[in-house]
Amino acid sequence: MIATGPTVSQWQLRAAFAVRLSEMYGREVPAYTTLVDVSREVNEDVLRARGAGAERFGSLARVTAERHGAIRVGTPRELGQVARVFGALGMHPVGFYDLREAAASAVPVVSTAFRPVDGEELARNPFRVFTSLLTPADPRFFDAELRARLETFLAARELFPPELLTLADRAAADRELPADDAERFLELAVRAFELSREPVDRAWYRTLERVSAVAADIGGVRSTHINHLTPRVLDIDELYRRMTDRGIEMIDTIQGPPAWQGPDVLLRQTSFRALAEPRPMRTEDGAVVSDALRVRFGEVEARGIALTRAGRALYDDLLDRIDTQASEHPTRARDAIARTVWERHMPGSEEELAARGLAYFTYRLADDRPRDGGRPPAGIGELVRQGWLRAEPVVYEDFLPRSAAGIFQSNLGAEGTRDDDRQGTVHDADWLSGALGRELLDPFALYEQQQNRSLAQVARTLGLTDPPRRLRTPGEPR
Ligand code: OOG
Ligand code: NI
Repeated sequence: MIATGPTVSQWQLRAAFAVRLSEMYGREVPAYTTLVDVSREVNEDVLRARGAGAERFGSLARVTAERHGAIRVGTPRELGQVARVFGALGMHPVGFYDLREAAASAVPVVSTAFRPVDGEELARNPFRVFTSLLTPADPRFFDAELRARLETFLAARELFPPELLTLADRAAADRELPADDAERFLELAVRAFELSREPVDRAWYRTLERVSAVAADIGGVRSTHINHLTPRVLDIDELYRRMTDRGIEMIDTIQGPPAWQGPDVLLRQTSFRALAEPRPMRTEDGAVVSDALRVRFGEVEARGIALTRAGRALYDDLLDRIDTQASEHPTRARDAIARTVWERHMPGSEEELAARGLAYFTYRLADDRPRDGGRPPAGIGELVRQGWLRAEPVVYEDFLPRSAAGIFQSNLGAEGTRDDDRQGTVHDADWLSGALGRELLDPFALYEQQQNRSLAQVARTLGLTDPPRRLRTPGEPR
């Protein structure tokens, strides 16, 4: 195709979409603007206090622009359309989260996250959207009659206008759009995620709400909306204090790993409940009245190193230990228990995480490496220790099912109901991939690729036949 005017590339579309969504959400949920302001202040203060080291997990420019959003849809068809819209922005479905299992209350959804996948694209703009799909077929939540009504209701609505989907397919195929098409695409895409002013059928909404507030939020209305937009912060404990000082009531925990002296791993998140927002509702006799719904909230996060499968198994095991100890000592603060568990079992340095194969790093040759003609030592660990290689942590770009369930739960008005005597319907990663109509990418494979590519590059430069490997530590199981 011959471009005749200025064009907008996929990453520019993605960055512009994130900015416009942020402007829209700020207009609709003013506390979000406070959150963004406080995050920016905290990030600047951290950079001032810690210097360049503060940018080890991403430049201030990336971190300041960084957002994730969350949306929820009702049917595989809708999910397939979401994949087309985000595909236009160079975002692909990564990971599978079953929140039906992760949450104690009724959260009848399975989820994935759309995000850029390669390092360069992530550095340009890492915008990601946690996307959940309702599971009306799961009899633990919905009986046959409610399921049928829900599916009929969902089949009749249209979340994305055909014009938007056509533009999205063009952007995905050409990896860019002409400037005026880009403008139209952005306008339609942002509009699709605004909160609708259309009156809500009150009886229907309340019927679903008795089963699950999440089901009502998804299937009780004829549109979708972004339900939170999350900035990234370099010191989430400090942010928590400053938000509380400003009188914004946060949930009572920071989800994920505890605050401690060692390396930050994975993801820490916290949130505040949004206020009830006025919404027009249609009553049974057809009158439209003003009511209120509490469906949107604010969240903030801090990101650390991506863990390997082994690292993740350790993380999950430590969470279990914390749970056990917390239930045995109900008077002890969970935070204190968590910190003690971490200090005892989590490696206290990036070097140790790397040596034990628990986290991902990219490696590059040091500019000031030994050049006296000596042969490089074997093994990544020695190469780093002897100054040949520099290791940089790979940032965790994904989500955590337990934290996500905690965020869902802390923002629900009511628990809803679930009948655990019934057998849940199998909705696994393969099923979700089928619903998406595209491959669901494995986050571990993506991180590993990033690490391996950097090692292959090192091998090429040093003229080695094989990329350097991690040598097993003594006593490590094979
Ligand atoms: C998504 C909740 C999950 C996160 O950051 O873990 C999430 C939702 O509320 O729809 O966004
Ligand atoms: Ni979130």
